[in-house]
Amino acid sequence: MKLKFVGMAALALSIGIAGISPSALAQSSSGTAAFPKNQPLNPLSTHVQSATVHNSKSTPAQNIPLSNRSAARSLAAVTATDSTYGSNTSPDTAELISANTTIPGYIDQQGGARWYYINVTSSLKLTAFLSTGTSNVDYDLTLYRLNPTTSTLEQVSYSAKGAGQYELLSHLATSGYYFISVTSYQGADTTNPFTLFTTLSDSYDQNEPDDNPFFAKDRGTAPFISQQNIDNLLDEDWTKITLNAQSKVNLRLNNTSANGSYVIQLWNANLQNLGSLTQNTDGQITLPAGSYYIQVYAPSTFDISTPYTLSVNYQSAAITRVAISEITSDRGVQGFIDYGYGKKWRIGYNIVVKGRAFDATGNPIGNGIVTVGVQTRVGNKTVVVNGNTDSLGYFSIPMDIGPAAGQYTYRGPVSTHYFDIIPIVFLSNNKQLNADINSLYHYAYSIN
Ligand SMILES: [Ca+2]
Ligand SMILES: [Ca+2]
Ligand SMILES: [Ca+2]
Repeated sequence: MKLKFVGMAALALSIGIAGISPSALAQSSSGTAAFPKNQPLNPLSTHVQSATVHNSKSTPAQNIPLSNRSAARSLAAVTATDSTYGSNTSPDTAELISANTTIPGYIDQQGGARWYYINVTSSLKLTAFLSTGTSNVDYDLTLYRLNPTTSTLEQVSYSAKGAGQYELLSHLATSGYYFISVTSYQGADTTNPFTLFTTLSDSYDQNEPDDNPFFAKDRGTAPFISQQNIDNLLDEDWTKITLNAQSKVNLRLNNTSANGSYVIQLWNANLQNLGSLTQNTDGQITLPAGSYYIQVYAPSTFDISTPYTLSVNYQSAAITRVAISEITSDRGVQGFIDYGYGKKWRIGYNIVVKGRAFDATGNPIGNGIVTVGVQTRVGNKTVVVNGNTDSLGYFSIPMDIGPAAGQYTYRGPVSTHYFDIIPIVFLSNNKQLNADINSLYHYAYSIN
């Protein structure tokens, strides 16, 4: 308990010294241009091999008791030369920083850490950016909010990419103290300093915080159109997409701003770059099943007042086959039965054709179109209905085919059924598909 008292007193003292208003600094845009984002622009590939997802790093600790110095030490794992480059190697010795100020620092051994904290005085979006200085170290960035009631640091965001990559995180902060750790996952460098930079935004889009793949907006398998903005030069907007089957992905980033210019970068689940796409151009890439990340960012200029529009949709491989799981019907008829001409689905007037669509190699095809055609005996009426497959290739297509003539009979134990045998065909993109059924019992009536 004594340690806790000392830690909080020291913290209060530090806070008292710095009387800078973060909201004033939030209006400034100075300094960010000093941090070039080391992302080479490669054209979007046309076809990508599937990638094995490696185990990612474990996420940072959720809670750290601020006053527990021994726990903080083991987290940082620093035992020597703390004072050579400053003493802020634990949460209790965190250094107070201001937004929009470049903070250089060193980590002197693998596993080491540097701690900082910042006072946020109103509800603002807090962005923290870490440039590692050299490419042969892997430093990570974590943001904690101080819970003043429990003196606990509660993790609210992190960024943990691989060696040589910058780290970026954001958080919709409420007023309070936020602690930032720079930790060495691999390597250390006492020659080239890392640089930490924070900024505060009072206006931002509805998908924030989404500044890195770990906090990407997850769009699942559905196509989408997203309108967002870049609210500071460091802002990045990340979206996660998932493909259940190999698909062509259509990408477009529309931006009408004369002042801001944006770029898409596409990444696989291992954060390997698959290429980039400049704004206002159409991109298409064939991707294997898996999850991917779309990153929108501003290489040099941004315009907070003009939103951009990101459109993503999918074009599947050709459907060649359908498997019918069930046809449901009105008029109290149902079932896959045999009226003496082989087993067929027995149907009435209003039916729902359910099944799944596949490509030539047997992969289910999501977001595809299946057309069902039926020809009845009454007036030789042809009924054709289009339906869509869901992300897993399943479809459920309602059809109103009307009455049957009753050209065939089936003498059952208590009644005689009158029905037609009518063809059913399946098509996609005007090509007939292989199907496990080709005709139906179209029920007319029965007589006891
Ligand atoms: Ca890293
Ligand atoms: Ca944004
Ligand atoms: Ca963002």
